[in-house]
Amino acid sequence: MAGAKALRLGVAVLAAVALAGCGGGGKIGGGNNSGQASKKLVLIPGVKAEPFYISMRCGAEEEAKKRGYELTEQAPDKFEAGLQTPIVTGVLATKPGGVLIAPTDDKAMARPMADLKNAGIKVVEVDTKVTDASISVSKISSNNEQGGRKAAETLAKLVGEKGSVLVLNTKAGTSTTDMRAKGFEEEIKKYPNIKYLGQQYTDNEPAKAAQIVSSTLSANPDLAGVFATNLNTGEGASTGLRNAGKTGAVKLVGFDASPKQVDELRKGGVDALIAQDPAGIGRRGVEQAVSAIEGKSTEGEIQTDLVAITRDDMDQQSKYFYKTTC
Ligand code: T6T
Repeated sequence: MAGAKALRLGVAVLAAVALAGCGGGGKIGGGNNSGQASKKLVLIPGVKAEPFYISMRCGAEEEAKKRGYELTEQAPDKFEAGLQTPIVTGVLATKPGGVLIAPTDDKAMARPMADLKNAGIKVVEVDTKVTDASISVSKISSNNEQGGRKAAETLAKLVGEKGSVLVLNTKAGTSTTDMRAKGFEEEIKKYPNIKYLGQQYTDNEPAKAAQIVSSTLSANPDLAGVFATNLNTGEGASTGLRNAGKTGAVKLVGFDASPKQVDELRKGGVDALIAQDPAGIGRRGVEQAVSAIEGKSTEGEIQTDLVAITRDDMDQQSKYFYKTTC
């Protein structure tokens, strides 16, 4: 019993030093004592090498550096809970102070994330979230439902408030794109001359999005517009319309602003983009994780910027264009 108490005391002292050392950004001592570990943050995005999550990492790294914390990233090859779960389990073993995670499924990721929390690791949800709200100390994302409403409003104007429209979703259980589809569905009801064809899932694969667009076109010759709920579906939808020779004729509103989507907007392959602020999500995520680690209060929910970008105003909105490198 005496040894353990000494350790905890030891830890308390170390933590105090760690806190004191925050501004200086220096590491504390060499060895792997718990004080050291608490200054390590791990970012687990939804998928690797994707401009939205790369931009998020850039913001998170910048903020971590500013606060003297070390941030590393571990990402799954695909947006899949089966690939993200072993990463979480591996990170658990390294006992970082905090984890910023974009859960790839709102149910399946709750268990591995709860294990992090139960090990004393501060969990912050960035972008997506799980339905169990008790695990993370803070949830940071765009107001995705409002983003979906904005997309419906923008698309309705583009199609002259008539004709059929389709929603391309990613995977059921992705909290963000599900909220975008929900917001769109509620808002499009306000346009009596618009026929809503419902939503179809693309498995977050551009090729599947392109294929759904062409099959929907053959079944619905009066297809007037498409809302693509994220980067991958958007890139696929542009391709699908191009393959069918319908670019510009069928209006497309996408979510996100990857370099490819921005190029499509400039060339007319997409008509409007709802862009997020991934770097801002990353910065606020680190800010909240550090507060939690240092025993300060955190904000339960934080909503970051969302902007609608068109060809006319895109050059004024370039700060919202996503990056492929920091
Ligand atoms: O739209 C973003 C993100 O917000 C969403 O949760 C998943 O897809 C993206 O990463 C874009 O591919």
